[in-house]
Amino acid sequence: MTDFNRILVTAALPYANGPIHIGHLAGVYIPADIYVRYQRANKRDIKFVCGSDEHGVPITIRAMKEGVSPQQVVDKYHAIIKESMEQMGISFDIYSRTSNKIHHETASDFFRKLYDDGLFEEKETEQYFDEKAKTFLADRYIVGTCPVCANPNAYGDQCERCGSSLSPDQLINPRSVLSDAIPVKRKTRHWYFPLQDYEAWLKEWLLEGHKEWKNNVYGQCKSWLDNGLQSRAMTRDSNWGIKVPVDGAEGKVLYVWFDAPIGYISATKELTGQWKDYWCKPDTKLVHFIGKDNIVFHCIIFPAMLKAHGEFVLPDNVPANEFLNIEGDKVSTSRNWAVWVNDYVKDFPDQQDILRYVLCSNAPETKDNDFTWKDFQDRNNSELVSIFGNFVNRTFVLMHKLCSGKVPPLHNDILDDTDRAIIAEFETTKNKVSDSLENYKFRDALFEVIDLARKGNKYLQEKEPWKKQTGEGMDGQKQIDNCLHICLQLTANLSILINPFLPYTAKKMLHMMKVVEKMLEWENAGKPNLLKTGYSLREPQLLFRKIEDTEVATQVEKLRSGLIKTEASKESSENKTESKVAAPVTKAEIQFDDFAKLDFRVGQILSASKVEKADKLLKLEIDLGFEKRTILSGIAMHFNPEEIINKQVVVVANLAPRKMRGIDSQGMILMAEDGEGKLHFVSPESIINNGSSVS
Ligand code: B3M
Ligand code: ZN
Repeated sequence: MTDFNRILVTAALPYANGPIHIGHLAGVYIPADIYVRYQRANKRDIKFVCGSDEHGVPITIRAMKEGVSPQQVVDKYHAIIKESMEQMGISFDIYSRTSNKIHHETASDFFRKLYDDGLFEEKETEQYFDEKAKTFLADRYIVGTCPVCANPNAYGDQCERCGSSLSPDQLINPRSVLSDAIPVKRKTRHWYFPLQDYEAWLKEWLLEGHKEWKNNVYGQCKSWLDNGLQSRAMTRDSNWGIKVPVDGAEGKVLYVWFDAPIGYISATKELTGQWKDYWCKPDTKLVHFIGKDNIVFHCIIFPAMLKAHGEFVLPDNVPANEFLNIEGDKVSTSRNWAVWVNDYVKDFPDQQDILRYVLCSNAPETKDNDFTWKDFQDRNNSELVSIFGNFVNRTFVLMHKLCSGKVPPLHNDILDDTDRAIIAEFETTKNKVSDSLENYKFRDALFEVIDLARKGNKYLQEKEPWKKQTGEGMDGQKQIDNCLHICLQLTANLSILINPFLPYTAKKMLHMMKVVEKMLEWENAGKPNLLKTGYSLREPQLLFRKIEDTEVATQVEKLRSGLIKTEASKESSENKTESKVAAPVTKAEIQFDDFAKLDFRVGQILSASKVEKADKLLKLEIDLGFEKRTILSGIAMHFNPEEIINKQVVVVANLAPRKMRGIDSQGMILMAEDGEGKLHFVSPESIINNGSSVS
C-alpha cells in the first residue's frame, strides 16, 4: 500500500428531503466519524467533509407533496439534518450544501471541462412529457400498473410492491403524478457520459487494483463491470438544479448524481484554501463512506468522471455498509417505519453514546442487520452498564475507599503474572483496535475495547483488593496499591480507546481523572503509566444509566402507532396471514386509578374536512351533547370526509388541548386498527345520546 500523507474522508450527502434516521447513522455517519476521530487522535492530517444533497427528483417530489417550493424544502431539512448530525457528535470539518454558489460553480466548471474536452455524447431521445403540466417527467413522476404484479401504483423506475425495477415504457396505463395526464413522448437533447469508454480502465483500476475492498462492495462493482457499461445521461429536463453551462440548454440541469459527488470537492474548497492538497496530490488517501445503494455511483461513475477530468485523486477505499432494518422490517420513510434521529435525541437526552454504541456494535458491515429496541436495551444494560461502566465505577470507588482518592504507587517487587498479563493487554488491545480501524472493521474494534474492560473486571475479581489484610508485617496494602494502580492505568487506556466510538463518555472519564484532552492521543494507548502516582482523582460519576423496560415499550409503541400503511404495504400484507395476528401487549401496566382518570364520551361527527398541508389529518366537529368540539384526527388516509358524517364515536373528552397546524384539537377519538392496518371506528352498538359516558 502507498504511504499517504493526508486523508480526506467524505460521507454521503444526505438528500435534504427529510430528516435522517438511525439507518443513515449506522451505515455511514457513525463509522465515518469513528474513523476520523481515530485518525485525528493519531495526529494524521485529515479532513472530514459532508453536506446536504439539495438537487434531484426526491426534493421536487417532497416540495410538491408539501405544497411548497424546492428551496423551502431544502432550507428546512438542511437545518434539521445538520442539527441531528451535531447532536450525535458527528464531527465534520464542514457540513455544506449543494445549493451554495461555490458548489454551483465547481460543478459547472467540472461539466464544462468534460464538455470542452469533447467527452460527452449529445443525443436526442424521446422522453415522457406531461402536456398539462408542460414538463418532462422523470421516471419517478410516472405511475401505472406493474406488468409483473399488477400493482396499480407502480413507479416508472420501480414497483414498490414486488420490487421489480422498471422503465416507464413497461408500465400499463401510465399517468403523470403531477397532473394525472397521460404522458406523451417528446424529443429532447441530452449530454451522455460514455461509461463504456472507461470500462477497461475501471476493470484494471478497481478489479485488479482494489481487491482489498469489502466483499459486498467489490462484488457489486464486479457484476456491474461484467455486465458491461453504457452511456448515461448527465443532464435532465428540470428547472431545479444546476443549469447546464452550455448554449442552447435552457430548461436543463445537471443530473443530480453528476453534481452531488462533486459536492465533496466544493465542500473541501469551502473549508480550506489548501483544498488542492486534498484533491490533487497523489499522496492523499480519499475514503468515501456510503450506504450500499450508492456503490455504483462512488465506485464506477464518479471515479470515471474524475479520471476523465484528470486533475483529481481517486478513492482509495469505499467501505460501504449494507442496510439496517428496524424491528424485523425494512426501513421505509414513506410508511414512517424508521427511528428518526431528531426524535431519539429528544427522547433520550444526553444519551448519544448509547445509540453510537448500539449502532456500531450491531453495524450492517457485511450484511443487512436488524435494530430492535430490546437489543438496544440489552446491549446498553449488559455491556455498557455492566461491563465498561461497572469496571470504571468499581475502580474509582475502591480507589477512594482503599487508597484515599489518590493514584497508589506500583510496587514492582510484588508484581505477579496476573498483573503482568493484564498490563500486557493494554498494548495488545491497542494494536488490535488500530488494526481493525485501519481496515474499516468497526464492530471488531469496538468489541476489543469492551473486551479489555471485561478483562479488567475479571482481574479485579481475581485480586479482590477489598479482602486484603493491611497492617504490620503484611503486604496487604501493597497488593491493594498494585491492583488499583493497574486498574486506574487501565481506565486511562480505556478512555483513549473508547474515544473514537463514544466521545461523550471519554470526556466524562477525562473529567474524573482530572486530565486534559491531550491524553487521548492515540500514541498514549498501550502505556501503563498514564496517571501519575499520588495524583488525586475525582469522585466517580456514573458513565451510563440503565434503560428501563417501560422506555423500550414506549419506543416500540411509538414505532407501531406511527406506521402509515401505504397501498403497497396494505396489499402485500393481505397475503401474509401472520400479519393478521395482533401484537401482544406492549405498554406498561397501569393502575385502576390511572384508568379512572380518563373521561370517555360518545360523540357524533357533525362535519369533517381536510387540513391544508397535512396529508394525514381530518378536522372534525364533534357533538358531545353538552358542547361541540373541534378535534383533529390522523385518519385522512383512511376515510373520505363525506363518508363519516353523523357517525357516533368514542371521544377522550378530558385530554388537554393540543395545537396542530395552528388549530386547537380538543380531545381525541378512539380507533381500532386491524391486521391489515385498516382503521375502524369504535362506536356504540346502536345510536345513544351524545355525551353518554363510556367506561
Ligand atoms: N443523496 C443518495 C442518498 O442519500 C445521495 C447521496 C449522494 S452522495 C454524493 O442515498
Ligand atoms: Zn410489481
